[in-house]
Amino acid sequence: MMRFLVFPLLILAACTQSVPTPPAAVEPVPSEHQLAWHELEYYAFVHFNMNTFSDMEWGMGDESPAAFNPTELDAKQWARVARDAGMKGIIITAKHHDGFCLWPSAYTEHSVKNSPWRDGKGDLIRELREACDEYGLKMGIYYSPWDRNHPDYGKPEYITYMRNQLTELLTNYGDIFEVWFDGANGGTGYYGGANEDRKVDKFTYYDWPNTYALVRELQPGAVMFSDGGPDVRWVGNEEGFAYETTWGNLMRDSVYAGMPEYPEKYASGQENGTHWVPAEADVSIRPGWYYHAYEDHKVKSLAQLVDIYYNSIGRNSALLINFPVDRRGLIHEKDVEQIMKLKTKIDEDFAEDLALNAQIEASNERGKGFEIGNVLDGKKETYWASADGVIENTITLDFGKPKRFNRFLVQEHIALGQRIKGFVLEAETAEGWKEIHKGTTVGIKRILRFDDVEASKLKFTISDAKASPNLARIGVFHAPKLVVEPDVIRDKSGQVNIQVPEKSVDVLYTLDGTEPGAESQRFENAFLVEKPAVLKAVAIDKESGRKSETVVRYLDIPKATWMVVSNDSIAARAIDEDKNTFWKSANNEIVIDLGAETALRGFTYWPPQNRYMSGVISAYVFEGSMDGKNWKTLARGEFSNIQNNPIEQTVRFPEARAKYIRLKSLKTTDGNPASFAEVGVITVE
Ligand code: FUL
Repeated sequence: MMRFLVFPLLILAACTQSVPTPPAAVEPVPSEHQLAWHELEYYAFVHFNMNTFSDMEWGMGDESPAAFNPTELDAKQWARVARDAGMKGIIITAKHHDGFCLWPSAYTEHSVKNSPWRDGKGDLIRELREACDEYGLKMGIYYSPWDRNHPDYGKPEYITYMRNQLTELLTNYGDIFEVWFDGANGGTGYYGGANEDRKVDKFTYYDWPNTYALVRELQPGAVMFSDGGPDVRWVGNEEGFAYETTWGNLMRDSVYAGMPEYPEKYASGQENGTHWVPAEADVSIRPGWYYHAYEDHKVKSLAQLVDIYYNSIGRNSALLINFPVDRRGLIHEKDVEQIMKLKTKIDEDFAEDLALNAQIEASNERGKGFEIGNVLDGKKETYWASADGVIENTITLDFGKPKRFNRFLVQEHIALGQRIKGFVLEAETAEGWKEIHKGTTVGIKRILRFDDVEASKLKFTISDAKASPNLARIGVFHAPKLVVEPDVIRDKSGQVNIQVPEKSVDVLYTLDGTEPGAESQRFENAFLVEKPAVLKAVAIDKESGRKSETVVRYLDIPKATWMVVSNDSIAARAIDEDKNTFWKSANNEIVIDLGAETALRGFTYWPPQNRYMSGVISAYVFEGSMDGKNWKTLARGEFSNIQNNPIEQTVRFPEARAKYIRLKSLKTTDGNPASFAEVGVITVE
């Protein structure tokens, strides 16, 4: 009898010994709905509302609903673009600071119901809901607490209005994955409250605890976003960049939406943060959040978008890319083209995981169920963990033979809290072990980008952590080179520099107008172009044979001897060969001493390129002089459509000799003094 009893007991004892328990959580940890949100990683923002029609970023609130009239609105096009781009949801500006509502709210007349769109019967939130459902996307709501239209803003009655509207939005449109509360205005913020003197105390006015409770009750699965969460926090800038050190933890109770010191002090989270409030990086694909035809030439380049991707998703943050939907009601063709380029590039970068064919070992394992092989099994529930108290751990990947790679991806099993605070990545190359990167935090996902390394072994050492670490995934990739049009930069002396984002990609160029190819001159160092020439340049990756589009830059005489005739010390910005700096001339003109008598055949003008351009010249006179006193008109006219398309303007005229030139503004688009970002001449036919 005893024998029968002892045997099962022995088995039981053996089992309890060999099956270790999961590591204890390191608080704070994500809630269930935060974990589901983490899975989304990448989703779209749509800024489309009254500002689209008033051409503003922050409307005043006195706009007429009659102005809201998209001609071809198609929420399905938005959803298709987002889905094709690999995004998992869309957050829509249901109400922005100007107070206009995209749904027929029962609590205001300032909405689509009084607009000509769909004869006042439209409901854009419903249309987006249907589109999201059709394309398998989640839907989120941006709701601006600040309201320039509402007469009661600043009084307790407005809080009731806000809650009534939130109730409509969170009851009538199905599941909402995120509620986005903007921190703008309210008296204390650095956004100031321009044109708004109804200052409120952002900390107390909105009575956030009760507003949050309402959202929670109506949409228990939704995360709420603001500077301070409560569930997801702002990354602290609008460039789409998280930080080398980015924690999911935040001292939440010290933060409120719109606090001036937030970006510097809190945005990267804190190691000892009390709550799980992970970062979300929001950025627009154009300079503005809303559509402005004058930004059609400023859609972010592929190189910029790739940087955004790696600096957000690759740094423990979600990524929210904004499409400023245009007046037709569509995502603009140029924006679609760029976002799809990003999708293709990211797919290529992560096409093949080299780690899957490597032998993997960990210096310590917690035991059965927590083996290091779990980081390669493609399952997010399984993970590697070390024994309690074992902080320092080294994971080694052995490829068996030399492999080339330039990306390393690593993920913590964040359900048990973010732990790692120091790591080193090293590779065993032909010359021995080499350090690739020394870093701090990992979190939900960390992706390291580095130049190509050829190595047969890779070592990831966790040097410091809040508790014994764990990892959900490791990946190693060889991303193809980014082969994009080179940037041509010329300085005032005539020195030309040609730049590409990747060091190992060749730049080839010609100066005689012929198409550059593999045989052309390779760019090594900056060179002087003294005479007018047509520079054509391409980027070529020798390894893959990929070639960029050709950049064509017309280079006229250098500006080495030029001087602006003015007492203003910054006047030289108009001739510094940098269109991103400008000079505002109080008397609406610029006089330039060319330093020598020159045969002219035309001139060029770049209007200011900053976000809120002012002093864009729309009508001009261009004159030449030998002595700077007696002037002769060489051209006169208008720059048509320059406000909407503020690119370089080129004007030609019959040959004329001059030592001085004068460009006078007859009219600027906003009536402000003329601004000159860059003035140049044309001396050849
Ligand atoms: C900011 C707002 O003021 C901008 O207009 C935009 O909506 C951006 C996403 O958030 O705080």
